Amino acid sequence: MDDARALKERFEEDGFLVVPEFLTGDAFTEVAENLDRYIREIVPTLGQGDAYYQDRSKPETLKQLQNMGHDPFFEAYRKTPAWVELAETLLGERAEAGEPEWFNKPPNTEHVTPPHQDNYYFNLVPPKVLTIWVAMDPIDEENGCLRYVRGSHKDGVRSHTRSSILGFSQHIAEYEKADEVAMILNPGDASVHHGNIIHRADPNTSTTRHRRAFAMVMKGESCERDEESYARYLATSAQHVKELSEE
Ligand SMILES: O=C(O)CCC(=O)C(=O)O
Repeated sequence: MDDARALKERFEEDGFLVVPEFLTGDAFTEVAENLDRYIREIVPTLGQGDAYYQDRSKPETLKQLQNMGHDPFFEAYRKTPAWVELAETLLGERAEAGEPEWFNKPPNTEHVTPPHQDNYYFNLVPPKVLTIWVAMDPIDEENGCLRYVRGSHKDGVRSHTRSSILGFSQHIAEYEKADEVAMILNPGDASVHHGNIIHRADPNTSTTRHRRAFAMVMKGESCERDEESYARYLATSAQHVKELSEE
């Protein structure tokens, strides 16, 4: 219980937390194998809104998957106790998982994650929301680790403007680098971040190593969506995906 309280306090202070060895052994292998299966069998059948490529003509440049809950394994995975319990400990209330997601930075692609706050996209009030992001590869500065601005979740959501990166339609254009913490992770380690924290990642500069992660957004029961601002966000986002996918 004391451990749980200490974790929550650290998360509330910093806006992020690393949980080493969050998925190990069979729990890690099960996710890795189902991701491989999904990419091999399901991705070729998906529309452009659910599978993003750096270059659609090259399957090896697959960089992001969302809305994976139509697959029975990933739909059931949303209820995995370890994920729900971690989220409930950190949020201090009942929580449930959104759609599973997968993020990659394939080697030999110039693909940054622009500075942003997830809750700019979610529009949740109060911002009782976090993401559990699990490394599926060794992740470091060379292959584009996540970088968090410690404590930035305490200052509300900053203004975002349109970005040129598919999958991250809006970004903080006026971003000054400050006290960034690089998440150097082993496969199975989780990095957990608050919905309001500013984060970003550099491109993968290695020529051989992928930078894959499996994630779920965990939403506390007290959050409600501000429907007006969410509708505005959706309209700009749909237009953005269309334009960038056609390039
Ligand atoms: O994997 C990435 O580069 C970005 C992930 C991210 O921004 C998120 O999970 O909120």
